[in-house]
Amino acid sequence: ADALKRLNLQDIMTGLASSGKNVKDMGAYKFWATQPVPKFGEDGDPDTTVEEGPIETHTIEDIPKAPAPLLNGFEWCEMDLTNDSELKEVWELLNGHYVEDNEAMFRFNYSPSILKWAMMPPGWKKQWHRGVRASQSKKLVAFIAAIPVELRIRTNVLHAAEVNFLCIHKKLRSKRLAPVLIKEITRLCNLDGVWQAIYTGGVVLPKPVSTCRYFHRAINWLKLYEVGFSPLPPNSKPQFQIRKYAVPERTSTWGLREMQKKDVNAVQDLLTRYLAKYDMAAEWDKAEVEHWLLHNKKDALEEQVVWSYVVEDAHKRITDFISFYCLESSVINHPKHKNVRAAYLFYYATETGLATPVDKEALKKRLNELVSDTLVYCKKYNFDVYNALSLMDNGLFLEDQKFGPGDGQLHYYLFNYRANPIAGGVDKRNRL
Ligand code: MYA
Repeated sequence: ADALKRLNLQDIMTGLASSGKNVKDMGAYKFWATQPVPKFGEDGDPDTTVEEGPIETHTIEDIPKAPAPLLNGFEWCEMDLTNDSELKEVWELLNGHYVEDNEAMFRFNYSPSILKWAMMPPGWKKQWHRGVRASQSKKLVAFIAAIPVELRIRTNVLHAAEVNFLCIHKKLRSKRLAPVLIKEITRLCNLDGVWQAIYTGGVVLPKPVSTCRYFHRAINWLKLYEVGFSPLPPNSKPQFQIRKYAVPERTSTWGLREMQKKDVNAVQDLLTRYLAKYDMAAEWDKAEVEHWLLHNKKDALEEQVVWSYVVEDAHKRITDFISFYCLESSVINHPKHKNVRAAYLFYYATETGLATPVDKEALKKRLNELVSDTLVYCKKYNFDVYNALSLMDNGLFLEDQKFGPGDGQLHYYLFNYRANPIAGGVDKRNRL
């Protein structure tokens, strides 16, 4: 009963589903059973903690210098995202074949600008943008990407890779090509001396280190209703819903302004101190802060992908910052709407959360102000919905800002690293 209670509690806090439903028997994970990842059921008593660290170690000399052969008729390629026509090929593959919701109503539609932002941060490597082409037509039919990341897990900082954009053309599904792509990106990372990775996904695999739930805050409720994203609750009427999700006209935080290049040092310092509260976080240097939060557009054709705001006090100190990025989804086969424009809450930090001991009420008030102000900007920049995950201190404002839980979960995985579970959204100094 105790174990059950613990499990339910964790379910509620993090949406963790991986200890019961949705989990295949370990033997059914034919590929993952062969990989250096923790297995379901291997840790025994959930109260005992494991020693954290790599699962296996190798040297670069052990790693094959050439890729494994592909099925006849297919060949490996490196995608050069600085070349607009190759960027367009990746965009086309993802636009037609990347992640969909369970009912196949929406599909992520990363713009070429977001793809560059997401796959070309400081230190990016061309060889980590790996594709598969049909040998005859040269059509791009599969892709996988990795970027370098300094990843802190509790007190250990790993020189790791973040793997994303795994995608296989719909006509080539269920042919065991995904394991081939995953082994190839592993080989390429290993050749650069990288032995650990982080990746996320909506599917349950062995074995999440953490699980978050998506929350959604309607901005253009009527459009979300028309595309089938937001239901009309029983006994409600569209006009009630529209009124419920009205957004304030103006921002309210004194000193809030757009982040500029001159703020990079202060934001990096504030963010580093804020993220220190969490068990797992990326560690950004100044170039990464500038890339991820300011993403200088290289030319006028590039779209804005990230919006960042700081609060500057009367002494010219940066006391807070908050950011969100844009990721559209295509609405599949809809007569009226083609796209849903979603803003995703990204990083934030506030001095209010750094007092010791943490003044939870003050932090709650401050985060509500900041998030409410970004809602004003989301509306101004024509977003239909504002999404956030059940991580960081988001539990302090999700309900007040009218975010509702979605069906979607996001599982976080570590490759070749054993770690104790990390509860989403729990501040270890002050369990919220
Ligand atoms: S998450 C986004 C994933 N992409 C999509 O959902 C797009 C739409 N779907 C597709 O394109 C395909 O369905 C994919 C699978 C490509 C997902 N992560 O080839 P198959 C396992 C890991 O017959 P397909 C993201 O990009 C599955 O359990 N494994 O299947 C992060 C089975 O293994 P097992 C997955 O449907 C990616 C095997 O693949 C995933 O044709 C992180 C079946 O292969 C998944 N999302 O293709 C990748 N989905 O038998 C890991 C299915 O064991 C990186 N599978 O159950 C690991 C770190 C590597 C670097 C390490 C460096 C040190």
